[in-house]
Amino acid sequence: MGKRALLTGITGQDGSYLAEYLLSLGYDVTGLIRGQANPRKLRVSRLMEDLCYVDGDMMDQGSLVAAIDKVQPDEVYNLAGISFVPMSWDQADLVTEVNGIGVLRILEAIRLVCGLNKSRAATNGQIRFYQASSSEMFGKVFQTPQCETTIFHPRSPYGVAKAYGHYITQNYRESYGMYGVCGVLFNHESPRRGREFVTRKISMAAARIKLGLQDKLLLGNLDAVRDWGFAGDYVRAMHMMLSQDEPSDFVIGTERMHTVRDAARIAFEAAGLNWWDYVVVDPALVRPAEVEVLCADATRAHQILGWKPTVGFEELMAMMVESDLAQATREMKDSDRMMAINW
Ligand code: NDP
Ligand code: GDR
Repeated sequence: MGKRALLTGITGQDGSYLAEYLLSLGYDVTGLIRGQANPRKLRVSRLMEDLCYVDGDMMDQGSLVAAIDKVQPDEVYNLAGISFVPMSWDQADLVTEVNGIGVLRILEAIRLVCGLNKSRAATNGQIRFYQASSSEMFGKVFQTPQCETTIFHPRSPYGVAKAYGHYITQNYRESYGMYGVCGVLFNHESPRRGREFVTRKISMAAARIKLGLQDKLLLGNLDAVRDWGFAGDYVRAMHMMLSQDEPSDFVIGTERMHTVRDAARIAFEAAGLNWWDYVVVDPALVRPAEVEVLCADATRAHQILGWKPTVGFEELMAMMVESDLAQATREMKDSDRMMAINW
């Protein structure tokens, strides 16, 4: 029988890639779905027919206990989160509940379902736990590049909540002997990235401007530096972390730095356009406290996990623009068809 994995955040970017990857390895994969008739469930079930689902919400302790009890997983990947950093200034309480206390709730659920003390035993039904930590915890960085021992200085309520989730996972490992690991992942993108994030906002704008559907692209801080990789590469690292004999935390990134300006230049070039003809800086999009520079030192992941990224930044942006050109073209055809019907 294959191993059983329970994924929170199955309807998100990482959940969809990780589910595909684990299914390809022969796992039984169950995704936690929240809400009533969640519209994003349809999107993920179209991608993968073999997925199972269980109801639950990171805000609801009982639902997490019930989900783990029902699925009896070997591995839990906690990818659920409110992942858009600017939202954390507007709804700090909610983001703290989901991204911070939510981690405590799922750890408690695992501990209860395992039997309070059994979580110590490496055999006998121990459930392995992966926590989606973030490079946002480094925030106002003390050193560049950032590695597993770099001090945290989060700059947003999102980063603060993620730091809580990180420390509570470490604490449950140390207090109860739980197999819990934190992947400190740097930004990772794909054609499935949410439209609110800067790379996808840029790739969509390049495609839509190329097709005459949009005139301008409003951006905030063009000088922000990030280490952007491909989500498909990063979900392999999550599984590698949970496959180690001893639980420990890893930084995952490409070790390459690019500015938002670079991202715009590369994407617009991929569409055959000059970015400076279309990009307009909107001060309203500049954050109250910015994370200026992030770049991973992923030496430990290379040496211990044998993990390496396979997709470079130029290739990633080109892949996203190509996908958005195809999608925008489909949307144009659909709207032409609708016009014809309406006439
Ligand atoms: P997405 O925003 O694409 O997905 C977030 C997922 O969390 C969705 O499935 C969403 O479900 C779910 N979710 C939100 N609130 C709740 C809740 N209350 N209960 C249950 N599920 C909930 O994020 P990504 O896939 O990009 O990221 C996955 C995780 O990794 C997140 O925790 C993010 O913070 C973290 N991370 C991401 C990085 C990145 O660059 N992508 C880097 C480092 C960390 P629904 O469809 O119901 O809204
Ligand atoms: P980030 O990703 O905040 O790093 O969090 P995002 O793509 O939102 O921003 C990256 C950088 O681009 C600058 N920026 C803009 N950002 C957005 N979204 N929109 C704009 O118009 C814009 N203009 C400039 C931002 O100021 C920022 O510096 C992502 C999320 O996936 C988190 O969940 C995750 O934890 C971190 O990556 C690692």
